[in-house]
Amino acid sequence: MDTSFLKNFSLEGKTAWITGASYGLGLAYAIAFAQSGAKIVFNDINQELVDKGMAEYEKLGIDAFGAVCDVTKEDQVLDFVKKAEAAKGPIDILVNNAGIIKRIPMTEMTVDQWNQVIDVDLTGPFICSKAVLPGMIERKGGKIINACSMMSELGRETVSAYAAAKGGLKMLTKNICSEYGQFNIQCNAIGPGYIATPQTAPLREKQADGSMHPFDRFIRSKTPAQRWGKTEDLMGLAVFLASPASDFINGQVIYIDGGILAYIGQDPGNLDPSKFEDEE
Ligand code: NAP
Ligand code: GCO
Repeated sequence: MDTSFLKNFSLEGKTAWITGASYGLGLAYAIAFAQSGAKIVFNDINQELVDKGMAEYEKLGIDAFGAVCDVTKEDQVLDFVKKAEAAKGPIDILVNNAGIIKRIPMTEMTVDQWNQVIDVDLTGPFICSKAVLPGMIERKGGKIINACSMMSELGRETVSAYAAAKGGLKMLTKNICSEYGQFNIQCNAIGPGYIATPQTAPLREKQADGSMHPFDRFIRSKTPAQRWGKTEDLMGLAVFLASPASDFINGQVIYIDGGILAYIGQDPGNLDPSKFEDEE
């Protein structure tokens, strides 16, 4: 049987840049891309994290280029792109993954704390996208994938800056699509639900008495799958959006949330924790 259609999901010959990819979702995207044929370049905020990421990639047999680069600093980004492309070739795929969150009631959040979140989660993707778009235009094609969130659609207490950034990132995704789609550049976003990574670990920590974190119980009551997502759950969508198979998809946020956005939820008291899978 002819299986040539599958080559549409291959990233052979492509170079992918995943920002903030020393661990968590960024590392998962990079592994999926590498196993789909791509060359990997990544940055992180400090050398310790870059070294941590490099060790992980080496363990997995992935010959990645890694360097320190703060996505909020345009000079560092431009220098990173120059070095990364010298090492691994022109960047065909950018995943704007780097992010921070500050869980602080808005009335207690300082303007500096607000600006820190907006800078990393929204201005960073602007700076990194701006750095790779000229080359993509010249080569008549490219993929930009942004890290949106449930907070691109929903609010909740204590995450005002993060929600504003992720909502803005949804519109930046649509605008890059609108402005550069004519050059065969697709800009889409992954909208993960609640995924078990270090970023959400504080929301899953067991209580002093060994009971579930209230937010853990809450989010399971809002998720039809009654579980947190795993980084593996997102790898297929990332490869799809980075591959030729998605060349006519543009400006979309694709949510991968276990059904949260479709479900009104149930009384957390009705959940049976004995049925739950163990989280990482
Ligand atoms: P994460 O904890 O958000 O960290 C991502 C990486 O980015 C970390 O290595 C982080 O370093 C790095 N970083 C932070 N600021 C940076 C900067 N200025 N320049 C370069 N790198 C920087 O990881 P995650 O949970 O895997 O999430 C990845 C992305 O998906 C984020 O954008 C997040 O908002 C989004 N997301 C996550 C979830 C989830 O449930 N986990 C759901 C939806 C969306 P540090 O360790 O020093 O912070
Ligand atoms: C929070 C969580 C979320 C997740 C993710 C959900 O405090 O509510 O950190 O923001 O990280 O963005 O999609």
